[in-house]
Amino acid sequence: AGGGGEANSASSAAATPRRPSPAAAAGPSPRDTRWGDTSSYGAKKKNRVFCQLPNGDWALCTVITTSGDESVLKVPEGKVLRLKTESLQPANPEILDGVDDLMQLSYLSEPSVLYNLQYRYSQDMIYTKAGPVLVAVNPFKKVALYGNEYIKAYRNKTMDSPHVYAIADSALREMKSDEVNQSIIISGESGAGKTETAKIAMQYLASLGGGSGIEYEILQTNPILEAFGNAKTLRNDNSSRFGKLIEIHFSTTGRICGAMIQTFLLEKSRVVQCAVGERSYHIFYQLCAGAPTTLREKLNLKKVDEYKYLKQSCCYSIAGVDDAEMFRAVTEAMNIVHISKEDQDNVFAMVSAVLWLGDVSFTIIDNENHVEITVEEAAETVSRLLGCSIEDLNLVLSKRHMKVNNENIVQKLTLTQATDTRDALAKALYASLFEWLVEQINKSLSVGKRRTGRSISILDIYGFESFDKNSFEQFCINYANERLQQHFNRHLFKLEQEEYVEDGIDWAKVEFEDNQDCLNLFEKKPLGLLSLLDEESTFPNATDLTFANKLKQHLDTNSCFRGERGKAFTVRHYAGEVAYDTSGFLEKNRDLLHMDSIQPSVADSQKLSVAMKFKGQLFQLMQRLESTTPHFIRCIKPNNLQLPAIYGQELVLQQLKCCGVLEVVRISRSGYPTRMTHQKFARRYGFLLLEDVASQDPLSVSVAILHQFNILPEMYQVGYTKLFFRTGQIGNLENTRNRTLHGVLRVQSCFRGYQA
Ligand code: AD9
Ligand code: MG
Repeated sequence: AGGGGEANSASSAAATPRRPSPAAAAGPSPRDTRWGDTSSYGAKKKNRVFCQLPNGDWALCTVITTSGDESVLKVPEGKVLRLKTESLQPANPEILDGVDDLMQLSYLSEPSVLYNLQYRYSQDMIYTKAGPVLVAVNPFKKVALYGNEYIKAYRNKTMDSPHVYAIADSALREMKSDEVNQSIIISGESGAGKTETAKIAMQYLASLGGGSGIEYEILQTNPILEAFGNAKTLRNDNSSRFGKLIEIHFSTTGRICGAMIQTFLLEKSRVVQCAVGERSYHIFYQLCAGAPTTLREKLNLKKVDEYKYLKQSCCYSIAGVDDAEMFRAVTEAMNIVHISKEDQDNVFAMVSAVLWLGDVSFTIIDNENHVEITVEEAAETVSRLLGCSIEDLNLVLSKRHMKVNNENIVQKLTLTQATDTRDALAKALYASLFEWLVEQINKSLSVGKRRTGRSISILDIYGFESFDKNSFEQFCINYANERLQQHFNRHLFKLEQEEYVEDGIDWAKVEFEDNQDCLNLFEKKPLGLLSLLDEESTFPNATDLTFANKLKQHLDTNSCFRGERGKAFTVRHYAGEVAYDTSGFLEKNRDLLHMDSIQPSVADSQKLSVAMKFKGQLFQLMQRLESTTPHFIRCIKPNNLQLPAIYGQELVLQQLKCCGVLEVVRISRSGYPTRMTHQKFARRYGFLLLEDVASQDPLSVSVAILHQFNILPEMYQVGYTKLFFRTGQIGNLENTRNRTLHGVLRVQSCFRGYQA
């Protein structure tokens, strides 16, 4: 951590050429000591205040009169209200309206922050800095902020208002200057704009070019992964149902030389069932709508509303999306990442096989409900597409093969068991297909020998989820979010403050919500949620209820855990409480474990439960992120309707609160974001001194510089090894240094000219 914050915040007062940022007029931010002050409106002289309207929203209004403990206020739209004076919150002066870094606000109260973001949002300024974090409010419409002109402007630094491009640019610069790998960590709720933001960052990095079209290949991985891993949900028409980390590698000359994609926990259950109004994965609909006639006949494709798997949610299309057109885009993208025509046909054969599997039915053959596969179009098509006989398919779907005391035993399945097995096969096929695609993409983008060790990783992982009914998927997703939140906390609160303390500077600690307890609840052995889940998953007779009871028995004393009636339990996450229903937990965690009839060798290597595999992946991810300099982007969803120009204050506030954005601003404001060792500082600015200090130690030189440049005592602190500066301070020194160097260079070149 260090210098990076300075560059951003020092420049944040500059304006966009297109939409002048109000911050430009504000100049250096006034340092009001009442930062973070949420005390009520007291000073009667000011008449701009925030009051809370009956609907709970905060409105900026003016005080007309104050008498006794009541004030008469003019609220927007000209209405007049009488309210208790103590319920009012002070508003910032007009000159601070819409500042592009929340750090510049004198009052950092909730209404001020909400108002500032809303003010900018209404003018399509969707990006705002919150100290080191970029906040992106989803516009739900096209905004004219992207494309080559903007990319150039950010590259040349002629534009520096907050933007994803600016983040990508500083990641690049820091990668080069510090020779440290970087990461851009994007978080936010479903539909908040993470995937779009990740693509915008990729676009910026790709614009650097790489030669041989590698940068174009990297961009083309998006349509493929979205087709196979995204779906329409009630929250987002293009919801990612997997997590993704893309590591983009650069050569020493700063050009892209390859990339590697890692995906996390694809939501497999969607293949066989999804909620009314949602869709399964896009590719199913795209294939049915867009396959050319020959392919259509070869795969025996039907219309989407004729497949059982797709029929159950009564939703086949997405407003404004042409699935046939998308199909062409996906095949084109597959061409670009070098997936051969033959492989593409095989991929689509698997997609069709999965759809037809849903239509495979069974015939009951005895009075114990045992079944055989019904030989008809569905079974015939599936076996043809998978390249197996109908007998083989029957063997796999209607019987279970087990080894007991070294003897092979075949057990007949009942209708329910066979149907479950069929669905498990569909899910497994689809998940393997997805993994295979990622593997092919990685081969095509492979860095190979060109690897330089320098990279920028972009993480787009599902945000925190809390629904009416939360199952195993939410359990894993929210666990991942706890880990990421800890990473965020560590970098923005803990490490930052530890550095102050270590270097012995005067520092009043800022408290933040630590989520270690919740992580312990998940990870502790042997009595944590994950280990108890795994233990229960290995008992053949365990049920979701016995699992729930086990949790209650062992975890009820944990402050982040609460047992609920029946099969439910509640976890107190950093972002709020979530009630989980254990129905299906064990089954989903065991996953393929009893599918060993299909391919014993595969099953043997997959004995790891889903939760354990996920935990392993997550640890690996965190390890990788730990070795990078992180850049955080928090996406905010301003409404649940996916509509432009609607800004729901409560919804926005809840998202700001749960991810700790306000605390980050508080720390950054009261903190010293720029730091430099005494040596470096003395070396960099010592030559500007008027007196001769050649014989002095770095600390004395540093102090002399501070004095000569009249840097106010409250603007810096001198630590044991480093100097710490408040935002904007180094900027002035740098300007003087540049001017001086420039002058020296001019004199030198004049001198050379004279000599010549
Ligand atoms: V989920 O957790 O995968 O369900 P995301 O990824 O956070 O979710 P996504 O990026 O898919 O959300 O954004 C949702 C929709 O918001 C997009 O499909 C766009 O229609 C819209 N969006 C998001 N960001 C922008 C933007 N910068 N400009 C225009 C945007 N539209
Ligand atoms: Mg997404």
